[in-house]
Amino acid sequence: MGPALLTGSPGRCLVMGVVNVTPDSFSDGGRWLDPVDGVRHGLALLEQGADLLDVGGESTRPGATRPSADEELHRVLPVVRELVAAGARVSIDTMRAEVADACLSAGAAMVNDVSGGLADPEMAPVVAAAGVPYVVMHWRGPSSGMDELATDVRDELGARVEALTGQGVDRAQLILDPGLGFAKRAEHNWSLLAGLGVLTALGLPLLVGASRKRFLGSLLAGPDGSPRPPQQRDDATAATSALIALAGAWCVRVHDVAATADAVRVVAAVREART
Ligand code: PMM
Repeated sequence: MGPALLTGSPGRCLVMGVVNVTPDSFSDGGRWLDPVDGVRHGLALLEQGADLLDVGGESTRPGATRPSADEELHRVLPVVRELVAAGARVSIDTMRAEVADACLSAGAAMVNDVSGGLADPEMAPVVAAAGVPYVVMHWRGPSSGMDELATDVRDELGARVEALTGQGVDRAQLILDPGLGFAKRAEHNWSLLAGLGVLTALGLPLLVGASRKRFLGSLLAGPDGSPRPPQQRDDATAATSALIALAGAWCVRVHDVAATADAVRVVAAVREART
């Protein structure tokens, strides 16, 4: 079971579709920057079977320049409004409390913060007051050997949980995310995927974002060693989604929803057959 957002949940791993309203995201930067395109893309992802839409206006790609808060709001707010009006359950992907607050007022149902509350000290109070589900992602350099990585990430996320609940956020609001690709090399990502059970042991719902990430591109590199381009990583993404769902995650965050929507249903059927 997960947070309140899950009331009426379908009894399987949820699928979150990514709506990047940015000029510079690594796999789809610039494609949905116009709000009309962003909304159209979100609606298409709903048609493909997305349970939630994650709207973001800031690329977290290494080296990306941060937009101002005004610019970020200008990008995401119209898209959030329209998608909410269309009946979507919208998550706002932001590290800024001001942006989260405005989007929650516009009807967003959840906050996804890749900094896990570390980028903006005002985020915890905003989320606590709103009482909405809050994704706390792990984003720190891996500190030790790969064998212990999942344990380290678990402990560091556990520390974030303590800090956030100390700031008034209800534990029942929290969703944890290992932050694949964030200051992690390919072997770290594989190690975390292999060790998801360690993270689910914290007893909080888990969201995992593997979609189109570089470690998949490296795995599928061509004969000349060049990584498979992001747009051609969707089959591998769907395979990864199946593994994540099988490990008991609450939600997978993906760019291409259709294949993952099928994958999580296959996994649900297998899990059901096991019981
Ligand atoms: N990855 C990206 C952006 N936001 N949020 C969460 N919770 N987890 C992730 O793994 C994650 C995220 C990077 O991908 P994108 O630039 O294509 O959105």
